[in-house]
Amino acid sequence: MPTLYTTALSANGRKPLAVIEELGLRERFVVREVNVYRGAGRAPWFRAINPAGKIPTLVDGDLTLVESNAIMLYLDEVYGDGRLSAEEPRERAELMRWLFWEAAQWQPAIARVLSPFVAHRLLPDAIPPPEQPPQWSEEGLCRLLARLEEHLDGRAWLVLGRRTVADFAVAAMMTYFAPAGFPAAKYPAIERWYSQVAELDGWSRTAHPLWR
Ligand SMILES: N[C@@H](CCC(=O)N[C@@H](CS)C(=O)NCC(=O)O)C(=O)O
Repeated sequence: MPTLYTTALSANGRKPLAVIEELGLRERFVVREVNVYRGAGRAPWFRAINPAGKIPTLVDGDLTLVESNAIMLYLDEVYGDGRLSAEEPRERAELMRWLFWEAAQWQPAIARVLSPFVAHRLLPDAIPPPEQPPQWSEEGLCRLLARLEEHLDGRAWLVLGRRTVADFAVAAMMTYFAPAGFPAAKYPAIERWYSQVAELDGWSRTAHPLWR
């Protein structure tokens, strides 16, 4: 059976789990918990599968695939008939644009602001609490939040007018938002869209208690 090595503790790790749940494919996959935050990524058995020691990693026959956004697309195209992605070139381009935006801009900006908070919550015994709460007013993050707010105003979903892997990609880092005190009232369109994502099977079934 195809095997996904991951942990729902991680935003990137949650993405392919969400697609598997959303497509109702859970019984067709082996999911192995690899808690990279507690050193499981360095275990020789896992390094033999992915020498970089990172999750998520999908093994499907002779294919070993890394990168969460690539794994989501693969799962949807191979196992989900493309329901959460797009085949038509313009639609596909629109979708890809958000996947690249997420990886190149959104995720790094959030990581800059939330990393100390997330690291402490993951390893409270080893990593001291941050000296200050997450700075939601940080310039780079604010710019991206404003951009996303504007885009989502009047749109039900991020792209193509339906749920896609792009919703899961952009929602992933928002896993940490509620416990980190995200000022949701300032961003009503983001909040409405995220609440809708949160109701999907893919999101509700993959929520880790640490981030509730
Ligand atoms: N861009 C990659 C990031 C993968 C990544 O860095 N995963 C982290 C968890 S979010 C990890 O495995 N870290 C363990 C390590 O670097 O040793 C993706 O989207 O899959």
